[in-house]
Formats: sequence, C-alpha cells, structure tokens
Amino acid sequence: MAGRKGAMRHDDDHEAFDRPRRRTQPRTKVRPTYDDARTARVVTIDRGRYTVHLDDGPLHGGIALTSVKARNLGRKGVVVGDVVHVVGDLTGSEGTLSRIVEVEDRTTVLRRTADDDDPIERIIVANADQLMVVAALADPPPRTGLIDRCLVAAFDAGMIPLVCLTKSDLADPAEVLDQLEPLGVTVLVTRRGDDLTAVREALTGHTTVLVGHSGVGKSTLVNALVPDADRVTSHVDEVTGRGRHTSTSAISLELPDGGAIIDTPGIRSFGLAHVEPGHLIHAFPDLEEVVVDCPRGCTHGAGEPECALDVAVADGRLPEPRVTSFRRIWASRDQLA
Ligand SMILES: Nc1nc2c(ncn2[C@@H]2O[C@H](COP(=O)(O)OP(=O)(O)OP(=O)(O)O)[C@@H](O)[C@H]2O)c(=O)[nH]1
Ligand SMILES: [Mg+2]
Ligand SMILES: [Zn+2]
Repeated sequence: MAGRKGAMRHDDDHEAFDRPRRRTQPRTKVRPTYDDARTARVVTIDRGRYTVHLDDGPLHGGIALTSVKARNLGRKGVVVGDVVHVVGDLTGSEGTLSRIVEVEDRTTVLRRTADDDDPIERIIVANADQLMVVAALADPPPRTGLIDRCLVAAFDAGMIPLVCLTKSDLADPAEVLDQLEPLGVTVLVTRRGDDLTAVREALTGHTTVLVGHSGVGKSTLVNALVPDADRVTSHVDEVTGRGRHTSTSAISLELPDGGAIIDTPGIRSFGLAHVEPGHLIHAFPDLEEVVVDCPRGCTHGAGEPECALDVAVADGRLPEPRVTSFRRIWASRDQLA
C-alpha cells in the first residue's frame, strides 16, 4: 500500500508541472512551447514509467532518465523505440522524473493483433528498421508457420527481415534453411557458445527487434551481444517443451559498435489482421513486376485461375519455389501459428 501511495503523489507532482507557466493569457490558449526540450529515445516501459536515453545512452556516454507522459499527450501511446521530447529534470540523478511532452513521427511501426479475428492491434515497437525472427531448431521445435507470419509482418512494416535459427547444437538446420531459401531472406544459424560475428555484422548500425516464441533464446542472444545486458534467461520446461515467458517487457539495448537490439517477451502467435491484402507483393519486386498482367482483383494466391505468376513460372521467367514460397507466407495469414 505504501508503494501505491508514493506513486499517487508523483502523479500529482506531474500535474502541477504541466500547468502553463505564463498566466497572463487564458489557460486554454496557452500552448507550452518546450524550447528547453531534449530529444530522447524510449528504451523500456514499466507501469507508466518510461526509461528514456538522451543522446546515445549510457554505453556511449549519454544519460538515462525516468519519465512520465505529460498530460498534453492525452491517450497517445508511447512505445519502446519512440523518439520523444522530454522536459523537467534531465540530470538523470536518482529519484528525478522528467516528462515526455512530444512523440516524433515514427519511421516504422511493428503491429500485431493477438490473433486474426482480434480487431485490436497493438504497436509493439516503433522505429526499428530490422525484424529478426528468432526460432529454435529444437527445444522448442521450430514452427515454420510462425516464422512465415513474422516475415509477413516485417515486409508489411517496411522492415528488413532476418531469421536467426538458434540451438543448432541440438538439431540440423538443413530442412528449415531449404524452406526459407527461396524467400531471399538473410538466415543466421547459431549454437550455444558460438562466435557471433555474422549476427553482429547483420545488426550493427541497425535497430533490430527480436520476435519469437518463448524459450528460443532471444535474451541469450542479447546477453552475448551486449555487455552488461543482464537479461534473465530460463530453461524450457521439460514436460511441456515450452518456454517460461521469462522476459515480460520489451527493452532496447545499445550495441557496442552502434545500433540497438530490442528484446521482447515470447509470443504465442502473431496476428496479422492489420496486414493489407496486396501490400506484401511490394517486398518481392521480381513478382511485383509480373503481377501487373494479372486480372483485376487477383490476390496472386494458389487458387487464382489467371494469375500471371503461374504464367511466369510456366515460361521460365520466375523460379517455381520463389512463387510457391511467396504464396505460402501469404497464406500463413489465414492460419493460426
Ligand atoms: N542448447 C542450446 N540452448 C540454448 C541456446 N540458446 C539459448 N539456449 C537456452 O534456451 C533457454 C531459453 O533461452 P532464453 O534466452 O531465456 O529464451 P527467450 O527467447 O528469451 O525466452 P522468453 O524470454 O521466455 O521469450 C535457456 O535455457 C538458454 O540457455 C543454444 O544455442 N543452444
Ligand atoms: Mg527472454
Ligand atoms: Zn495474380
């Protein structure tokens, strides 16, 4: 109870903060200008408290602040990865609080619906330019449907997709690699204690969000890539074969050589109700070129009677696995993974 009271008191403080400074004009017309605001990035959120980093964050000499949302933002959401403007105490000293007064336009948003029938979409992360689907080759076993769905989400969001297949010490990656190959997506294979040079190279200079089932090794990767990350990891349940949902909130961590990696909680499914039909083809320029010859309203799916993709496969302009793989990931939208 005591903790709760403390939190209430802070909220009152922050209302007081928000009162316009100049009182000579009617209050409703005064819009604070926040000339003194600094730009920061949201790295994690915990019960209404936002940890934001000024400049590059602590690893690169910047400052970490605890912030609350200013009232002028109303119900506008603030998510991990957002670039925000903060005012108030910007020293980062213990016990200080700053306020987020503005959220900059997002370059990308990763959305997901809980499942395809769920109309409520949630933004998971803003401003990431890469999405790395993390899947274990065993323990828990790979579910290619989920990989496909995450790839659709990445393509739809205009993010560069990557796949990381973990636990290659436990199972052979050949089959999953074969299935992903025609998509032309970068696939990285890792194992316990591996040298992670290839992963590092793919991530440096980018902001990459990790997405995958619980227990696949997302936090393990983060710990190997970021010094002092200290992400808690936990074993996969021997009886159910499932992860334990060890990570419970998203957090963005700076990479030593530049860029950031965003660890997220394990997901059970990845709903794609928000994905526009026809949007995915933009991520496949070779196919997009061909479908200009499709009849109006063609979805380019396997059952389409006059789809130009079939003609292009028949006359050798497109490799059949490429078209089949495109259709598979598009069809994954209708399956629950
Ligand atoms: N054998 C093997 N085990 C691994 C590997 N990578 C991770 N693990 C183990 O897998 C378990 C789960 O790893 P986590 O990093 O906690 O998984 P996570 O994806 O962060 O899980 P959530 O936070 O629940 O979403 C831990 O016991 C890790 O030690 C690997 O390459 N090989
Ligand atoms: Mg984790
Ligand atoms: Zn078509």
